[in-house]
Amino acid sequence: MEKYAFVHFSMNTFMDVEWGYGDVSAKHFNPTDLDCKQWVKLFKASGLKGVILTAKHHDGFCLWPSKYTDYSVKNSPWKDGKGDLVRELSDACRQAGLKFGIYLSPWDRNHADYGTSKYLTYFRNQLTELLTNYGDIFEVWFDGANGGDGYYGGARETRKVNRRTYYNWPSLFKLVKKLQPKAIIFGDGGPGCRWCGDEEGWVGQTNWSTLYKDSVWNGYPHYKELRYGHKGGDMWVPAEVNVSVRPGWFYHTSEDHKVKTVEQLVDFYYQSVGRNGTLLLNFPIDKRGWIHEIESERMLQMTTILARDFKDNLAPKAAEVTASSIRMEDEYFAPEKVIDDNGLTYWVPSEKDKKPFIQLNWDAPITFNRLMLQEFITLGQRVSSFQVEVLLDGAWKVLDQQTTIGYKRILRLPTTSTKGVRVTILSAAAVPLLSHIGVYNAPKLLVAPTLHRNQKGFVALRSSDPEATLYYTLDGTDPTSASKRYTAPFIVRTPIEVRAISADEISGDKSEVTAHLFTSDKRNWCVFPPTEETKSNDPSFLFDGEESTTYMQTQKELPINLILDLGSKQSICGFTYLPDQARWSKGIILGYRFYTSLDNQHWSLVKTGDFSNIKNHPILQTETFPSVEAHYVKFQAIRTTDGTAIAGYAEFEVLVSK
Ligand code: FUL
Repeated sequence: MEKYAFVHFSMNTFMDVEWGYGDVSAKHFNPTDLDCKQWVKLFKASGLKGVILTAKHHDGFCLWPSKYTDYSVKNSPWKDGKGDLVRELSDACRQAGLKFGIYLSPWDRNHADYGTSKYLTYFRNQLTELLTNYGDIFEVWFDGANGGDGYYGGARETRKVNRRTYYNWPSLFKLVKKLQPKAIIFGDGGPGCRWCGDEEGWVGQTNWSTLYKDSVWNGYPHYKELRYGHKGGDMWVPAEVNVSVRPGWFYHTSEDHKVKTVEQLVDFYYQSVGRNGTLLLNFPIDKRGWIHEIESERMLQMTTILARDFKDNLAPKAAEVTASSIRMEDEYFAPEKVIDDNGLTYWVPSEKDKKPFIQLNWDAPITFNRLMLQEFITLGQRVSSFQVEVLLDGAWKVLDQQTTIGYKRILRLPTTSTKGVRVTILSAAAVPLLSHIGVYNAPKLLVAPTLHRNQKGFVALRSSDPEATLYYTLDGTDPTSASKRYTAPFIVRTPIEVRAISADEISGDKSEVTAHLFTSDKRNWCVFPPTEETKSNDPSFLFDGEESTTYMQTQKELPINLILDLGSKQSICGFTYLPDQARWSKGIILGYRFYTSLDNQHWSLVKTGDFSNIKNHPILQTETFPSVEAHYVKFQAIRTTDGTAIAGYAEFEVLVSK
């Protein structure tokens, strides 16, 4: 299925948490305008083949009116308790031709009996309801997370279970097999498909679909092995890469600005489907009951980019496809089978051929940067290393060397013009069977570059595509291919606006423009009094131009002062503050006072205020005021969003008058 959707929607959405404790009333579940058809429409348009819904997350709240608990939609105001979300989504999927799957959390923080054998009956009953009443289920997702503490019917305590033995997994797997014989069972280590070992959108470049039975049970402590699989393993458990389009699995307004960029989404595809895995991409549903507009748009952009990348397969246009050998010279196993667009046919080299190769030759040079390879997976995953060569000036030159292929492997290669591409299988567990080779020339991924200026004044431009050419201007005009080409960081110390684009030199395509006005010379800035720095908490993080480093001040109580010595007297007209950008951010300043001084003793209050909506939207804040003279500035945090006496700064900059 390659790519399919995950949907996280539940009580957590309304309580603004990731892991509910299981103690809030069902009354809080109340989407205002729920529309599963909207989700399904987006999934269809994005080429996703199915969807897995969190029918019950760890907090125990059920999205269907289960007979076995009151903690469900039937006691919520949504549709006056008559709603059934599992029904609505499964119906919408069937109508649209999408497959439907369920996530049912084994851990249940609401249920009074959790931890005893009574709960196991409850769990089986729920599973039976879901697998009987909603048509075909393609996947059943058993989450490995088991945190311990919970509401548990009012007991409010920590309950530890042996994850390996408590649930009686073999009997649950049997139940699934009985009720939905075709369903794939997801668990950390299988038995149907496995967790890829992270939630960041990648599986190993080496990725075996096999594991040694029970070797990585319930993930820990060997979960890292799940990224690579086990060569020679005795279970067939392909990796599924589960990742969210936002930092969290559930919707939080405060993450609206952290939706994954289109470059990240495209990377997820190459790092999952392109590495013999599947992509299970999560969509947090918002309080309205919708997939938010931001990710809807990003998804469509990602889809367009991937469609563009694989639009034109150059392999079938090859003048000839030849190989070092063919098994028994049988036409059935001929090299051309890799370009016949039939996944059931494949090239088989001779068993005696220890380093078999297959090559495509074109009459005129082609230009390419993507190579897609597929093994005939019905007969197992075999290739353990291979090499790609191209014909340059009459000689074969190695372009890349890699390990596994599996169902599908896609290499992103440097753009190369050649009349020949050769793939040599260097080692394999058995005679290699290649069913498909695709050769593509993907357009460059041109997005506006990001600008970073460090304290010394060096401005670095970064782009998503290593082959894009970056152009910039310093005079306020939009860059073109006639502007300065970016090759290395350059110095900006006087007030200047830098504008930049990424471009494809050959096609002439270009990105949108990034622009930033740099006003200050930060070289002599320092925090007063000089503060001891540690590797992870250094005052220079304030000025380093990197969002990923944050300076934290921790005190017993508010206010917290940040005094900057600007090195000399200057005319200033504002400041910018970028809060901590980490997923679990800390020290977000809500209310502030801003003072200036010429001598670090007498202070004048210049501005005071609140950063509006910073809790939900912790982006760069810019405050301006009429120019004043200052040698020192004091930024005083008087309120933080979470009430703690911590002030965190990813960046802080004083704006100097032009
Ligand atoms: C994890 C859970 O704890 C998260 O909340 C989420 O459901 C993710 C897909 O799996 O183990």
